Amino acid sequence: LKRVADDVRTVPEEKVPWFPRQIKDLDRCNLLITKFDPDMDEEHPGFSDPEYRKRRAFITELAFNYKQGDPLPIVEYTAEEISTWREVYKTLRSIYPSLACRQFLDALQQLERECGYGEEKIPQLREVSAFLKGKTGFQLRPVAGLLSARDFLASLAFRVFQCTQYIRHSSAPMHSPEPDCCHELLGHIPMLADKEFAQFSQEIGLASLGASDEDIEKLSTLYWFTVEFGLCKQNGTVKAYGAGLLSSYGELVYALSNEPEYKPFNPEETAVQPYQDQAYQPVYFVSESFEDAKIKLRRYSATIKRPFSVRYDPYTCSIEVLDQS
Ligand code: NLE
Ligand code: FE2
Repeated sequence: LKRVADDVRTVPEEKVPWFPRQIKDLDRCNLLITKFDPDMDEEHPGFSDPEYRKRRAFITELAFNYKQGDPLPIVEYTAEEISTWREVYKTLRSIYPSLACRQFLDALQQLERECGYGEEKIPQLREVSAFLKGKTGFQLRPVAGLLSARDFLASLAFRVFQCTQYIRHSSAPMHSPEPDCCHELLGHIPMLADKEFAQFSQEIGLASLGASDEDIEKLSTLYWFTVEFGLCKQNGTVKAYGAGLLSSYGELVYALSNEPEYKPFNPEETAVQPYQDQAYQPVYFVSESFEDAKIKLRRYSATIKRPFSVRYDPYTCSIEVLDQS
């Protein structure tokens, strides 16, 4: 046994973690983090609501059965779910004009005009995915809950965004520690309709393929403080572009209240900042502009060291691996 181990050590073989090569392989990128799940987490507002948990189990099942290329499942939302959505939409919509970045506002207006966004109904992923495909080539796939960082980031390399389809509990509409359809539809979708943002999201995804656990941790921390909780200056004032802010009335107001700490966005520093995933962030990173965040993050992603490089081939929806040894 010892000899085998020694042999392995003398022939240092590059161990690259598995990653999807074809869009079909995303069916295997489904490792869930269950810490905020209403069946597991006693703090979850749905933990003691059996009806809610039953509903979640039903919608979760749709995601588990989904295979790449299937039509996106349609969920018939109940009156209670729609009323939660209405409350979230109404309260957030009223503060977006003063707190959200311009790119977000422009896309949201277009979604309202062309994709049925509004208080009255919860948009279906199928319709939204078709809209996004025409704007930036991004498409959606249903996911059962919070995904592991590696699997989540990998899907971005294919311009696939993994979306939850259930809604938060009606007793806590203004903030949820886990993603839900309010978070995806209001936080992420408008930003993914922006060409530059889509491009840069895909680049983070490409940088993550086959990366070490340490680099995945850094990339997902960067993702957290930009795509999820990023702030940027625009015409001299600070605005939100992070999806976790744009889907939470409570945190959006808090983040721009001058109460938390603000630091200038700098990928090297941001990548190692400890973060908070249960409640509001104690610190937010502010970039000079929306463009500045994209450029800096892109530059950082390109520094992730791997013994190979990757390129996405949009004709075959697959990853080309170019050996560099
Ligand atoms: N806190 C966000 C919200 O309430 O919509 C969700 C964040 C998911 C990472
Ligand atoms: Fe998110």
